[in-house]
Amino acid sequence: MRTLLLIDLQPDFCPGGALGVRGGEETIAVANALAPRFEHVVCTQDYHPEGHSSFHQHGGPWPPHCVQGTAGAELHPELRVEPDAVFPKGTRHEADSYSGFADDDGVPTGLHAYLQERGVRELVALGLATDYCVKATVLHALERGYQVFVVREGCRAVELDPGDGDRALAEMAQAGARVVSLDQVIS
Ligand code: VGL
Ligand code: ZN
Repeated sequence: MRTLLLIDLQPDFCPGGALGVRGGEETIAVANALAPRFEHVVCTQDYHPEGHSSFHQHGGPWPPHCVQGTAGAELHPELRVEPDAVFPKGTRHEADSYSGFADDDGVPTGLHAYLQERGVRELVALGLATDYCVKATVLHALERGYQVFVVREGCRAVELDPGDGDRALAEMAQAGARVVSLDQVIS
């Protein structure tokens, strides 16, 4: 069974947000186009407590973003999707989590158990950001034995270094993911 996996489609990762990714808002339309074609949709949600260890103020690499209870941390308001389940991550102060499967200290989010219980073997993935949470989530999915398709148009990258997005896609492909276009998924 195949499931659409939407990674961190949140206002804070879109232009104007706390950690805005160029073109991030364009991923929402791709998700909206795909969702009706899937019986099952699950989302991950970056969801940090105030003053999280990944924020600059605590020596982390990021400006404060996706703070629990703020609008920027919600699923994007233009997302016309009713997910079967949402998996928050990075919810504890001391651990960050780029992957939707497990925090950096190895604590699972519950996504893998959820998918296993439902017999899901195949994931069609997209979201934000290509070079961080999409990459980490896709690599973890491959390690856990899922077949993974990454929808290119549905991803945008932070690109601290130019080319990080393409390099991340290449890494995912190298690890066994199939990077596909929206047309390929729809047809
Ligand atoms: C992300 C940086 C920090 C992401 C989350 O969703 O790619 N990036 N937290
Ligand atoms: Zn984060």
